Amino acid sequence: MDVVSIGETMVALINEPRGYIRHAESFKPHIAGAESNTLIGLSRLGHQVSWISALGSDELGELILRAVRAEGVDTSQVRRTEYRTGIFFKEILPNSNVSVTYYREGSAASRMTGADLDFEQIRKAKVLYLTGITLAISDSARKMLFEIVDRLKDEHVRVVFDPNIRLKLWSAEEARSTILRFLPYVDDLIIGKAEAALLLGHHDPVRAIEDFKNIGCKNVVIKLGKEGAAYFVNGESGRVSNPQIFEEIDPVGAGDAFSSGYVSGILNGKPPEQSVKEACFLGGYITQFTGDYEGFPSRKQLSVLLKTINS
Ligand code: CKP
Ligand code: MG
Repeated sequence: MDVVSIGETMVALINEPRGYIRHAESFKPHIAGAESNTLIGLSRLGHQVSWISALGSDELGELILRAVRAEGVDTSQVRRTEYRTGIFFKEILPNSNVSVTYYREGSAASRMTGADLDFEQIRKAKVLYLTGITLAISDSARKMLFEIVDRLKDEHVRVVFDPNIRLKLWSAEEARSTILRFLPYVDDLIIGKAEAALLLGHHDPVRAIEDFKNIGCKNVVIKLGKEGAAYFVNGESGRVSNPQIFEEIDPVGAGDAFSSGYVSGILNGKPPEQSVKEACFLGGYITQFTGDYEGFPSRKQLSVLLKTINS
């Protein structure tokens, strides 16, 4: 496998028509989860990927499994348990103002433990992609991630991490102390500027890169939203801009698209600047589509799109 990822995927219910949920006439089911979104992005870009998770033995679990499998993601490590599959509602208001309401407490994925995992599968991957959501959903999931990264210390698996801080799942203080404890195990940190400020207490991206390197991250990418990204990767530092050519419809999933572009670049041995540029492009591109992963392009579509913007 090129990439293995562990995390929760839920059924996301999006109201129609758009606007306040109180006026909903119907809800359309989508599937959403930062880790599976990223894996789907990578699969569409031609990489071999596997998802480790747990779902309920219910119809919602079936819906998710079918959708993820249909995207070419290996799901042989997804367990079906007696607990429920999580859901959430996503309300998209004007100016891309999105509000999510989770119903995920006690879900099948939040009850995952280290005992449920096949460590051999993880050990054989080139990249292990993780996010802070798994650290936040439960004590057992948090413990599981710490155990995994600790066991991987002497292995050649590259740990790529997006903190994806969700203050609906934990407090800023809990997020800060847990993530700072986790970062020394991380090879590549992909982090938003607001998240970096929450962890470090300042807004300077250049200083943040130095701080994260001192904590132990080998490579650091700071996402600056519409201003692009700043990075230190494979000993090279730089900054890329993000051409604003997209009409934003649904911003959720942009971070996962960014991650898939970056990880794809690593796997293809691209120069850091190019990987970060493509990551920025993908992050912007998918906001034109409703749903968290639906807009990811294939490798072929991506090369055509990149040629168009570079010409
Ligand atoms: O940071 P992003 O907008 O790319 O993340 C979106 C995902 O996993 C979304 O699909 C949702 O299910 C979640 O983050 C979450 O648990 O909030
Ligand atoms: Mg994110």
